[in-house]
Amino acid sequence: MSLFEQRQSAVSKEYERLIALKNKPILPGNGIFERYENPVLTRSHAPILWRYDLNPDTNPCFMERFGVGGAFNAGAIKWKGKYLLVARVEGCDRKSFFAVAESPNGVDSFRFWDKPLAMPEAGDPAANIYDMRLTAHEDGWVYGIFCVERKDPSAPAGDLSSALASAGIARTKDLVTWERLPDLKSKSQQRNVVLHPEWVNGKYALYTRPQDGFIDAGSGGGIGWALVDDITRAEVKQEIIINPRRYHTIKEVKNGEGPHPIKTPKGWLHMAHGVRSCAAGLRYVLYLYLTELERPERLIAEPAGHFIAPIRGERTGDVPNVVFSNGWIADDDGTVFIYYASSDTRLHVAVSSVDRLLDYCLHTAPDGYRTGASVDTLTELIKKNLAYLESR
Ligand code: M1P
Repeated sequence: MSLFEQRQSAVSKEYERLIALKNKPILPGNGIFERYENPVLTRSHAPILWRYDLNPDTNPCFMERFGVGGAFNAGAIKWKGKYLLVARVEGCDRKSFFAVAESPNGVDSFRFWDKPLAMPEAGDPAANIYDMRLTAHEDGWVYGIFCVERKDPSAPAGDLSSALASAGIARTKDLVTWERLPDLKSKSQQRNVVLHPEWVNGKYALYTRPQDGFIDAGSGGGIGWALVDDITRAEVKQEIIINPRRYHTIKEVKNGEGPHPIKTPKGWLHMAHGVRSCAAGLRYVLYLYLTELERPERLIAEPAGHFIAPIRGERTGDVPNVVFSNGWIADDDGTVFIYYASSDTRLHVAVSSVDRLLDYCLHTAPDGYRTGASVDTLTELIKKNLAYLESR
């Protein structure tokens, strides 16, 4: 057997073993959701077809010719009975692109489609695109809104880092062919822009995240809300902040809407990320909040603190101490598959239900913004528990 044949056989075996790996919930969990043992997507899920030249004449050592560094931050949608992720795949060259991975059950066996998503350009070609939020809108299209990064043309000579973030918009009817629309027009830079799935007063509604710089939210106060007349020429004319950043919380430095909210009998259920700064750098966690059905911009409840924070191996990777989510799927039976990425490297699933997430939102105390208030909340729970235990 030639070296090529030996390596091809070993690499193919390992790849099929990875895809066939069954995933199990980690029990007992916290009752709110269950994490699963294995990541659902990693760089090793990138098909062999993408990574190797399969011709022994031009690749006698069966060497990787296209390096993939990570597969993470995925938009998610249930499509023709399958669980589909539009992942951010990052090459070793630091460029991200989108690719669809499909699973029959939402928790394992995710396999990428043969070809990555060919996203048309709009205006100046992007240096990078990533973090697609998928929305099947009432208008019949499936929209993907994602971050578009371009070099800042006003950066002084020698500054090779300054960039501009804007929201790219594309739509599709089959998740294969995408029509690119003009990028969102906005006074500020924008990232983490998400399309609400229903009309609001006959308009498209966007969750926004105004930011002064490419990294810094600056004067951008948090998660914004803007109504747009025409999605084919989308412009943020008026923007209100509906979920502000706040001192000494998990979203002190910045926050951003995750996937589009899930409609429930008790309101719109939102997942977002919050960022705080510490000696180790920025720490990204996920949190939930609930808003009114008729006025999705009005808050009903927001539990204090994080819903998912990075633990164990999730804490390490390309950008450590990060969990981030831009995709979840609510099944008809109420099961919710939460796809969250860790440390800008890999993608995990946690499973819950609409009922459990509502229970969490409605029965977890909000942030009291001072340590005394947290102790009061805890003392109240202990008192109730002791009284209950004594009454039995
Ligand atoms: O590196 C952590 C995350 O940073 C960005 O999120 P935000 O705009 O809120 O800072 C995004 O680039 C995201 O992709 C990344 O996971």
